[in-house]
Amino acid sequence: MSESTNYKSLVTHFDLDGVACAALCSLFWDFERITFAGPSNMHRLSYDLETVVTDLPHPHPRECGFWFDHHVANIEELKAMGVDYTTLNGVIEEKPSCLRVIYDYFSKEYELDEWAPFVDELDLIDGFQFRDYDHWQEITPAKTIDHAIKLDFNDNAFMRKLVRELRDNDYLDVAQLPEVAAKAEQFRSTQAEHLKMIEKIAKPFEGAEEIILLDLRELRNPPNFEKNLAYHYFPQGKAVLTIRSMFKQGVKTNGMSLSMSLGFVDDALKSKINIGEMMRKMDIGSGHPGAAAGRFECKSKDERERKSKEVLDTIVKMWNEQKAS
Ligand SMILES: [Mn+2]
Repeated sequence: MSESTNYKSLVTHFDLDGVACAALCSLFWDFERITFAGPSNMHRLSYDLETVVTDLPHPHPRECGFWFDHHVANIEELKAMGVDYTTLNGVIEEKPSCLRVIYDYFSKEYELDEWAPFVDELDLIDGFQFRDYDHWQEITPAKTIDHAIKLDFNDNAFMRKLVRELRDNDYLDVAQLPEVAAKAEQFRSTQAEHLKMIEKIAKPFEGAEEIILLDLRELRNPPNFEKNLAYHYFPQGKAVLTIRSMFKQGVKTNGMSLSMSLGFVDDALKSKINIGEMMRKMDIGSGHPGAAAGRFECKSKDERERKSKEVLDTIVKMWNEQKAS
């Protein structure tokens, strides 16, 4: 095992799974520096063979010391770059959470039973294994920590503090820390505001009523929000699609962005639908089977209207085709 190696820094995802991975790794490695990033900006970070990367794609060609991941789609990307991932120092496995990958790895040699309930909750949250909207909305200790992080995923000081707390204490106690509880509460009141906005715009997509369309094109600088909140009003929906204008320095441009994800669906539908493929076929973006995003630039308002309609119509068509496949 590699824990004898002296890794000096850790780069991890700025979400609950990423923070939890950092906490568990910190039991075995004494990091001087922990950095939080997302898949889109991690390529700009500097790191070396003394760095551990968790819950993020391994950004070839730069090397890191050790790598834990559970996004197997990253294997395909590495293959496409001509990299044999089996030669990389790390573990990538198809598991609901990256914490699960790390837990299984260290459990071979260490007694980590105390971590088991937290790892189970992480699988549920990061693997999005909720039965339905109410199950997703149910407030649990792990979700309280998740909400506290989501309030501001740029709050690195808070996330570093959480890493130490989760390393040294039971997550049930961490969830009750006043700062964590207060941030989670604040996040939930923001969600309540988002629900009000969603109620006004959400509607079943004509031609594919199982898709809930959130058309934000006419809104001025709409906030980012969790799309799944739309199931509050349409519990029978299977997917949520948002379309919004892109803004530059607060000014609306002719650029459009879309994002779409599957909701609480059964395995049968999950195995048929591939939203990432829809985006790639239209050549406007990419993503996973269950969630993907796209964007396109237009030269005029006319073109923007035309192209938006074309893209939306194509999504309806592809959805119905995939569903029937
Ligand atoms: Mn993850």
